[in-house]
Amino acid sequence: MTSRSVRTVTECVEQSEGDGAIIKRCLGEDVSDIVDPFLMLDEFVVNPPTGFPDHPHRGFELVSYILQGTGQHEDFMGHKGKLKMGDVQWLTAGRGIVHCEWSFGQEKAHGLQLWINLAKEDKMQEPSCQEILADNIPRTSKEGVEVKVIAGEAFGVKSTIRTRTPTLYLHFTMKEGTSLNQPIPKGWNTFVHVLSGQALFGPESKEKLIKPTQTAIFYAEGDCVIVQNQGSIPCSFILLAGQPLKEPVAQQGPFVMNTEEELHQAMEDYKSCTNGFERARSWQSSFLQSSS
Ligand code: FJE
Ligand code: FE
Repeated sequence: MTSRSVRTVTECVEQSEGDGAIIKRCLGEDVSDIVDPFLMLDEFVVNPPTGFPDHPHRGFELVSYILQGTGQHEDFMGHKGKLKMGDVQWLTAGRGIVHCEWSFGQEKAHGLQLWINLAKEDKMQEPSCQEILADNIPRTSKEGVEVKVIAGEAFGVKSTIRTRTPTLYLHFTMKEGTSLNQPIPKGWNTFVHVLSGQALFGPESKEKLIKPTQTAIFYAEGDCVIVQNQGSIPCSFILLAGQPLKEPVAQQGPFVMNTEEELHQAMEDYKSCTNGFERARSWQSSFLQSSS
């Protein structure tokens, strides 16, 4: 097996988004070519009573993973609920969703939101949502390395999430002094984002030390990722891999299509509440209703 090497290390950029929320953008449009099919990774911190008021999405999937605290969400399909620590919401926006994401209770909510692009033929499908509660996320450990399998398979354990764009989403926690060799499907793009501790990523003599707030994107050549935790505390990180779509991307904020024309159509459809946005005409989240 040949190990993949780190190609680029990015530092998160902190910015304010939505209504008082703070996000650290870990992956943005500048690197979307080398992380295709991934569009964005944000580490968010939402302090009560803030969040992201009613807004649309079209053409991609959004994966929210709560690391700490509780988040609330509500969408125009009538789907509404709370996400607690360790829970995952896998939302396929498809032709259109309008939703609201905000804090719950007194405690700040901290988590990750990943945007995964959809293939041309999947962009206009009906929106759908999969949720797995923390206790139901398959997990296992081997030689001091724990893995939670959010999507795909690791250490012989499979996730129940149905991905449209083939994706591997793993959350590893490596004890001090442990190492890991994770196979990555041929040709898939892959990156890691460290949450706590630190670890060495890549083949011997070419390994790079990655720390919290950093994201390491790997070269597409090779069939595994090698990790070593030589630090004095455990290292927690997420590893993503996805089959590249190799399709043109036309993006404007929450709309991600293939052409400028489709992009204008998406904005027009949202404005006029048509072509999948019909329900936006009469819907407002209870969050906005209670604050107006
Ligand atoms: C969005 C700006 C935004 N990262 N992480 C522009 F902030 C958003 C948006 C989010 C978001 C929401 C959560 Cl809960 C967590 C996030 C960006 O809602 F959609 C656009 N277009
Ligand atoms: Fe959203």
